[in-house]
Amino acid sequence: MRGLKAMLWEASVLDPNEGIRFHGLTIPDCQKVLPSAPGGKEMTAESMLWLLLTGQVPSPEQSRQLSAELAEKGELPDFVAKLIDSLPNTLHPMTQLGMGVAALNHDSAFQAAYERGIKKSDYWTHTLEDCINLIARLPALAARIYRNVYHPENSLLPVDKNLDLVGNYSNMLGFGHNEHLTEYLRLYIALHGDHEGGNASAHTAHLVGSTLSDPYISYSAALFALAGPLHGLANQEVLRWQLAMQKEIGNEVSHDKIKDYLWKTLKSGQVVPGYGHGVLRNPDPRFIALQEFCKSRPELQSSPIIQLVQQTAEVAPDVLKEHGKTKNPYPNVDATSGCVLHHYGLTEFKYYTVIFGVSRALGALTQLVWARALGLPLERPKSYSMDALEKLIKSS
Ligand code: FCX
Repeated sequence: MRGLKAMLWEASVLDPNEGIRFHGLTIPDCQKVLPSAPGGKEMTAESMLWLLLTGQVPSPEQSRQLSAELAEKGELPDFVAKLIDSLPNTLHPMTQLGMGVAALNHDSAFQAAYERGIKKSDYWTHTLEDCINLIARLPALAARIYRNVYHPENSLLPVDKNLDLVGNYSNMLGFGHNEHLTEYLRLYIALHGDHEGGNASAHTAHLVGSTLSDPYISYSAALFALAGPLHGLANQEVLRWQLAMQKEIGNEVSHDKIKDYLWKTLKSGQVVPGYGHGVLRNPDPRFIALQEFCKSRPELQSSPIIQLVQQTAEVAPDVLKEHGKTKNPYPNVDATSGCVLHHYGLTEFKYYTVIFGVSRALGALTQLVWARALGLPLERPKSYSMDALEKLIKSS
């Protein structure tokens, strides 16, 4: 279905060569015009949310008001906290996130209103309420999963009403003291927010939402699409792969040694994680923006894992071109997103896709609001049996 134009997606458009634009704005445009958090430089998640939902750039005051609203709504209901606490810490964090998000539909305004009986033209208001509530609660849910799985000895901080969404997330993860990581998370979460409609997670939210499932269960389904290694789980896989490369190569890193490791991966029949894309045909501008972040900070420039990621990006495109299969031999965002988290101490790479999941809610959920406002129909493509396909080909 690559290249098949079959969806309406208002918030962002992905050009194969140029990359993503959010309501017409490139990533550098967004970095220039979207408000940052007090004391920070990077655009906030709520300013990206505002842009995606309304097509307008919020003022700093509007962005702050949205932060306050999200913080106000950010605590988890007790039963969801208990549900998450009851899960074994060996259960993958993405499975836990999907379960927690689905359980939050207990309080769905859309579902309650639908049961009461509402007009189709009113669906969107209740969808909007659910989407805002869900985005508000994601940091507390995701931080609880992190605490339970990796640091059960720590107590969880409550939502701080004075912080922005990502400031709170970082704080609840236990990294509130680390302003560098918090700023990186702001950039990461704004950048991963949307990537037009056809990617597997956003498309899943759209498909499930088209049955009038409420936003919680629609987004829960999307998270399980994101959890696949060809999609969001790639950022976990990249780090695992780069660390294995680092172990094998040792301290004497060279382009030749990286090249050998790349060929070893390809010859064993595996994909090189963090490279290739279903749509992009150039280096991903999200990759470039995260690399720029690394270049602007001396402590990141001297980090061995970040240097290895940068050197890999210099070598891999030629190797993939020579290999000859991949349509896009360039790095995607996942090639670099995890190494900065690792450098700043968030080293548990099985958790990385959860951060992606907190972010992708911005785009997938705002588009659900628009789908309900525009009365978009049930998505139901036609399929063929092999027999019917063969007949079709013979007759053409
Ligand atoms: N390493 C090795 N082989 C690759 C490759 C890679 N990085 N990328 C593509 N290929 C192979 C495919 O496996 C396919 O082989 P096949 O003909 O034997 O099935 C062939 O090249 C053609 O694939 P292509 O059309 O280029 O890519 P697709 O649209 O089918 O798939 C993804 C796109 C992203 C899934 C693919 O490039 C891939 O597997 N990359 C590695 C995983 C990854 O980084 N995923 C994250 C993507 C994204 F950024 C995100 O969603 O987060």
